[in-house]
Amino acid sequence: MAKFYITTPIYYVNGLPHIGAAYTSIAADVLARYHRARGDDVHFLMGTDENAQKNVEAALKSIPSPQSSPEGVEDGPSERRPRGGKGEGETQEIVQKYVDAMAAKWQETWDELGLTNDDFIRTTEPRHIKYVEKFWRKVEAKGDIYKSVYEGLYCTGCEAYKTESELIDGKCPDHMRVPKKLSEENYFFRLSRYRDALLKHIDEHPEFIQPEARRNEIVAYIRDHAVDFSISRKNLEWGIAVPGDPAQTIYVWFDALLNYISAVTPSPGFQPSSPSGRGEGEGWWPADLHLVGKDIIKFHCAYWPAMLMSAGLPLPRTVFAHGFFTVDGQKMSKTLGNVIDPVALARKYGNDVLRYYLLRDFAFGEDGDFSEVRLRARYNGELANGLGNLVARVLTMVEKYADGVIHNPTQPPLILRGGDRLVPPLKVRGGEGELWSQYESYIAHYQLDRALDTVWQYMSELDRYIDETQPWQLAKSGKERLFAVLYTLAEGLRHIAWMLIPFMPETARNIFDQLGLGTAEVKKSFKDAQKWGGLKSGVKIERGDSLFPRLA
Ligand code: ME8
Repeated sequence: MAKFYITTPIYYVNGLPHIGAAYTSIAADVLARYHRARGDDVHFLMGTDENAQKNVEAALKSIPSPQSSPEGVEDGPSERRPRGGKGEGETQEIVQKYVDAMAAKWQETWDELGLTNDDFIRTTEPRHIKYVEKFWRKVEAKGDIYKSVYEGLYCTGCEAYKTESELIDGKCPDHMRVPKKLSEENYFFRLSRYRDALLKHIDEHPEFIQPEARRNEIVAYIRDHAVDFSISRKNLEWGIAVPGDPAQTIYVWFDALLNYISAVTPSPGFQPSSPSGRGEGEGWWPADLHLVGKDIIKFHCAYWPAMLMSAGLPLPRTVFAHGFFTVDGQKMSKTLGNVIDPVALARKYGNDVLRYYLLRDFAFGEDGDFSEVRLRARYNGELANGLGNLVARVLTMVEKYADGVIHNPTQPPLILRGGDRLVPPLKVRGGEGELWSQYESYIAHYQLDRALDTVWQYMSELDRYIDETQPWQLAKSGKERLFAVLYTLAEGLRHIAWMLIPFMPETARNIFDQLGLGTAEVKKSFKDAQKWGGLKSGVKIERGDSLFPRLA
């Protein structure tokens, strides 16, 4: 059984989940569900990045005084921070409470959106802190950590140093704030030592950084700019202490990236689920896919692999960076007040509709623009008039012309002539051929929008098949041809539902139910489900309510 270990970024908890984080997470959920349907052994990890200074700022800002509870944040469970995590004083208590409550909110959000992550890692958990310490020591022993004075401009928004040339009017263009001038003695990681090895790895593994445009960006960055970077900060009240030097705190990105391994590595009191093997990464590592936004590829495709090389660990197979979207043409920001709440949208339209819109409207990997107007247009055009209408149309005919019973004709499907076009049943059947291989190939290349497009094209073919074969005419002259056509259509719907399992799981189940298949169908393996002929003769359909009532 193939293993598939997939991760999303662990998000900062300085705000509530927004549509950007939902986009990455939903896409990861689609891939996790797809691999599960194929029968792969899947581990899907999500989590929260809690040791960042921006979380501290948000925590302190959220309370009028240290005595009262953070605004909008209920009292969450406040575990004691383990040794190594800094956290004795008043600030730490406030921040701990804040991150506890916010992490719970992020988790609730993903649950409400129906995401199927197998684990959720918080970087304030002992299992993570222990692993970070162990990793630091390994890299230190390798001679890749040294102390030096650093002077630079630090943007807390990015949690990274900026060069003068990256600023616009002296401000970080992503966060519109003036970075802080810092000058302090820090620990550095010897990234420069791995420059050649990184370029070689990227060159020899074209699948490592996708899509290609991002790979070119990273190659240029590594070639021209990859210098040693600071991996600690001095005198911070929050974060993981440098082993052996508690005055220094480990740089939040160095700590955060390690979540991908800490979550699957056993430590005292923590035993992760495992497909096989024991030890570091517990058989899941290396990750098969880190799904991230394009804003954080430098960290994932330069810093991270170099850190792994230093520790002598294998690199992830693929980092895929998707694009960024604006909202109605504008950058999403709290100041503009256009931050979209994914939960509100999902409650209004349904989880599956949100998933469909996000994955269909943007070419996966490229930038896009989010618009509720377009969401509604796609809903009416492609879900209500498209999918919903096709399912209702086919099932109504099965009820009307076949007493609601599926008949699987024994002879091979008929070649039917409709209008002036010959309809090749094999194409309409799609079953073993072109349709599935196209769909799977798009998913294998992370072209999720195209995979959906393939399904919708098939729906149009089925619609045309109805128009051309005219079952209402066939019903007047004997049952044989009629049943063959109805079977082709209903079996076509079964294939559509299977292809929708990763993307629109509730809708897929609904279609199975309406076809009279129920839960037995989803227990099949993807491979068996792809064979033509899964619908058995004699099955009674159970036509239900319209899948997607039109929006006014
Ligand atoms: O960077 N469009 O966390 P973060 C698309 N903690 N995706 C978007 C988006 C947008 N407008 N806005 C955000 C961090 N995203 C670190 C990660 S991982 C070891 C540490 C998504 O909360 C996208 O996936 O700032 C992006 O990479 C991520 O949110 C950044 O989340």
